[in-house]
Amino acid sequence: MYTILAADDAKDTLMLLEFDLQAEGYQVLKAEDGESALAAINNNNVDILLLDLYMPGMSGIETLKQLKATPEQANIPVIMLSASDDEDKIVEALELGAHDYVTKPYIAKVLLARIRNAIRLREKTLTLENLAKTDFLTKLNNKGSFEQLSLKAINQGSRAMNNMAVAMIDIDHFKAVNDNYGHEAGDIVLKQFAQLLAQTFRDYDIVGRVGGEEFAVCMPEVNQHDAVNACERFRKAVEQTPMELGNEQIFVTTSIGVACAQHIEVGYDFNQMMQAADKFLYDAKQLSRNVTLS
Ligand code: GH3
Ligand code: MG
Ligand code: MG
Ligand code: MG
Repeated sequence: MYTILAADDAKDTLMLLEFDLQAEGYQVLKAEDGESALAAINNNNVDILLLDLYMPGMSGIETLKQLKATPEQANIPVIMLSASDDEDKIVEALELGAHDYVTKPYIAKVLLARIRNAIRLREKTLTLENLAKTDFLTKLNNKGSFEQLSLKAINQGSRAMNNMAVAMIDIDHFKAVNDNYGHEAGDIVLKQFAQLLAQTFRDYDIVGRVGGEEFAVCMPEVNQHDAVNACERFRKAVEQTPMELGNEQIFVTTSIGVACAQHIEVGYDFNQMMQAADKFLYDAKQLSRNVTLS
């Protein structure tokens, strides 16, 4: 179901919109000024914004500007609604990135057709955004998305996070899998390894593929002891889980480096933590492989 946010200072317009949109099966949220519209977008999954041009306090134009300046929200299609057909206003709104402009009183049939258009754009955008964040082979977060989500976890809470851990995970002697069974078999192993990884860690841990046969897990609110335990559980699961290659089963092992930090503040340098984990991974490879070091 699609969620449409209607922002208008005129209560009768809001009620009319709610009636017409709900009749089409949309979920409708209402806001009476720009500030509440932006707050509603922060707190809900809004697909389309219907935005009145003139409202007391923050105007529709100002609301539009702020929305477009917020990267995660800039792709929500905005349809401006206004009693004014001032050409300069229409041009200004479209140049600021509004998807469409509809004059009030609106014709329901026409507005609904314009909304369906905006929803098609929304769907395409979401599909592309998803593709850009996902590793094609394993369907895990790709490197960019892994780092972005980890940074978001760091910068989200207003107060400091007590602990955070990052694990860098690399399959041992993976080149030999490709050499002995072929590149396609190698791909199958990567997929099964990724599945095991996603299953083993908690839902709110961030899991990604950050290199060819290299994976990473960001664990918010986890101390060193628990992080190492979780990684060891995964390392042993890998050791014991046969990878299914059609008519053959093979076993692989993995080396893991874990770095932890305490009292993570907004703006913490996540890269530094990744590098520390990488260093432990390097040591794990030097030591023996099939081991977790922190
Ligand atoms: P180590 O234990 O030191 O990590 O040895 P390794 O063989 O795993 O490491 P190395 O870096 O020498 O080789 C990594 C191999 O992973 C080489 C590369 O061809 C393979 N690889 C990287 N990406 C993919 C992929 O997407 N599919 C397949 N099948 N192989 C890949
Ligand atoms: Mg108004
Ligand atoms: Mg390797
Ligand atoms: Mg490697």
